Amino acid sequence: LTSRFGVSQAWTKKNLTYHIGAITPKLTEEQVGDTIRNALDIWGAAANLTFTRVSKKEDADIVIFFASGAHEGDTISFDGRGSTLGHAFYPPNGDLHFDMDENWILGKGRGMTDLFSVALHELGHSMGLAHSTVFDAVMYPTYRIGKQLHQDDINAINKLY
Ligand code: TQI
Ligand code: CA
Ligand code: ZN
Ligand code: ZN
Repeated sequence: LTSRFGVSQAWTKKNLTYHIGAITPKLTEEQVGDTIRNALDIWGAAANLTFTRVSKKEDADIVIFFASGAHEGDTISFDGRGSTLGHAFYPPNGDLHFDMDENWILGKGRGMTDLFSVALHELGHSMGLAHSTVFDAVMYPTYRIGKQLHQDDINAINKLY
């Protein structure tokens, strides 16, 4: 798939590093760190990938941060509350940005956005996955809370790694 996020491809290594920069004030460092870790481990378990958190962004394959509007790293601005929740780039970039202007939460809440659901989908893009046409797949382009990896997601990631 070709898009402004690049061309879908795979990492050429199975041990990846990630860095978490600025985060939303609505969650704690620990909540964000644990959520990203959990989402990474789900993809990692499906495809035998490992992830190591690093403190310097220069050392990271995948740089993750929250930002509002125009931000460093790309020319795709966020759009305030609603609409775009985050975006991630295919390998060999892999970076993942969340829109700081969303009402981030863990789980369900009125007008709130579940970080885990968005992170799991976006990290699929960071691993090289494009959108799926299977409704229940994590990579199907509809935000829903509580999605789990579908056989379609597992097949897609195992095709790459
Ligand atoms: N962000 C879009 C997305 O992740 C950005 C995007 C569009 C994209 N096309 C892409 C990224 C192709 C990589 C490759 O799909 S979003 C969902 C959805 C978004 C969307 O903020 O609209 C989720 C974020 F579509 F699945 F609901 C999280 Cl889960
Ligand atoms: Ca937004
Ligand atoms: Zn960005
Ligand atoms: Zn997507």
